[in-house]
Amino acid sequence: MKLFEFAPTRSIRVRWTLQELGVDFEAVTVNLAAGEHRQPAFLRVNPAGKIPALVDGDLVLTESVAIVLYLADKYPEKRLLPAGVEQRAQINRWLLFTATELEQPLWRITRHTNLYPVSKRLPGDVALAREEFTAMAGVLDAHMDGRQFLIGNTVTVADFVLAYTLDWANEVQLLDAFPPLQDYMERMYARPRAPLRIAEAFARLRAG
Ligand SMILES: N[C@@H](CCC(=O)N[C@@H](CS)C(=O)NCC(=O)O)C(=O)O
Repeated sequence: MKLFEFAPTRSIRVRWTLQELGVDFEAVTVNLAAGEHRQPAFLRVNPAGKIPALVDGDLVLTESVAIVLYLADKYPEKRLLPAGVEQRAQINRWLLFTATELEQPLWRITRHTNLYPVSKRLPGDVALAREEFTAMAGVLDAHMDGRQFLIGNTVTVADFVLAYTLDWANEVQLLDAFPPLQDYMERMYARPRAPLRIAEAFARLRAG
């Protein structure tokens, strides 16, 4: 199995899942800062030019959430997904909530503060995205009250996806208003097989 990754990015979700599963994999760094994701060699793997991507035999899979679900389904004995239909529906609900209600405003913030050329950045959208994230984090905060994990009483891949997303929010000072979510995220990253936090992954890149 090959994971195409770049350390401080959404590929963290997949690395986390692979590490928790204890599966052997080959890590292939696609250096986004050097533009390697736009080179023909990588575009043959993912024509969208985005990471992560997973290659498992003949299967080439992109989209971080699809990849973690595939991995959890491939190794059911590791129980990173619940078996029941209702619990699975709740997992899907919270994965979609994480991607569309939490990650989407974070992505807009990152694009309009760092990624787009200065002439294309919209400071007004950053302010709106911060408000939208905060409203939805409030919904999550209420759901997490009294819970150790996002769904049920054991860890699932949805926790890895969410914890990474909350670390991203933490990077842009959006978790300060939600100490319980901060605690949950730190608890998840304290797991023995957790990956690097985003800040540490960036620090290692800078250090070479
Ligand atoms: N929805 C995709 C998003 C993938 C994505 O945007 N990855 C970023 C890194 S976190 C990327 O490769 N960006 C390169 C670009 O957009 O040019 C997923 O979850 O896998």
